[in-house]
Amino acid sequence: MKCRKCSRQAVINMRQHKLALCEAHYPEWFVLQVQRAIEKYHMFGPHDRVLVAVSGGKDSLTLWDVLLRLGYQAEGLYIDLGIGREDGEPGGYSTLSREKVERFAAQWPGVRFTVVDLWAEYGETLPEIAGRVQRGRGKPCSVCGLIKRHVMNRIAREGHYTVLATGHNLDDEAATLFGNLLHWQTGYIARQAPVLPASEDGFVRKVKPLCRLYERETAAYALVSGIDYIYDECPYAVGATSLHHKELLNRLEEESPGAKLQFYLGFLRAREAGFFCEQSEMVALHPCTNCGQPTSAPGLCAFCRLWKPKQEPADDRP
Ligand code: Q46
Ligand code: ZN
Ligand code: ZN
Repeated sequence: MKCRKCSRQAVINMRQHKLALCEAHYPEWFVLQVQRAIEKYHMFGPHDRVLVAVSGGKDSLTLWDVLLRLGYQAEGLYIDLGIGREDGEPGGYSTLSREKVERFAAQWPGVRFTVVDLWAEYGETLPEIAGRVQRGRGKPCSVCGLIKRHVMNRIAREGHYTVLATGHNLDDEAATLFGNLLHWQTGYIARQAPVLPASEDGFVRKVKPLCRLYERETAAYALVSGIDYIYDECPYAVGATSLHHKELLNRLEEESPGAKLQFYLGFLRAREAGFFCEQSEMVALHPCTNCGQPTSAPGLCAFCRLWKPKQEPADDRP
């Protein structure tokens, strides 16, 4: 297949756009799509300081790469969760993904890059924390999400970043939307957006500049641009419901190219038209008594409660 723009061999054929591009024109097109999304949803401008949450995977490294190429002040944050370290073997998932991020960052001298090592800062890895609080039951993903949200917001606030950017792509967003619609989780649906504005209580503005780009498009960009990323998923991702939803949507896409994009963009249009209003009950937030981050819980936030020793029931029998 030939490139639409120069008739060289195409490296990708995007059936949903009826567009095939070569290795020179594809990255140009991709970067332009990201720029358009940033502008369309008023995500940030050249004066913003953007903190990019990077995992070592293709999406987040692609996002960081594109933002730097576009000239934005984009700095990285990697959270080392210590996954795989419990085996005592070198080369676990977190070690490998951290190496990928460090190698990427080294190619951009002068660009700041922060690492938060959970074990070094808090004395436990994610599997250890989750094993303790969940008493060995289930996957650590909900604890992982809680920790990542907390650390990202903390670093963004401490570093005076104005925006926090994540590498969620169209496949992620469509699968999340699909899952939330299946269970009619209206609160989550109302809060799913390319931009979540900063809150006065201390939540930093969050943006998803890749939300309209397919996963295979970010993979193709990473490949063509020579970005070295970790191919393996987190070992705990195996069997996740979101992967099942992605497979279902991929089947739909196979038969009807563009279905995934229409599904998501249609939702955004409906959202803009007011179909999914945020619930009116406002949750009162206040600073956590330990870390100062906003929380609805009285006293300690959910993150700080992870470290609170469980109170033994008082034994006051005679
Ligand atoms: S990193 Fe964390 Fe994911 Fe691994 S433990 Fe689960 S949530 S699967 S994005
Ligand atoms: Zn071309
Ligand atoms: Zn706290």
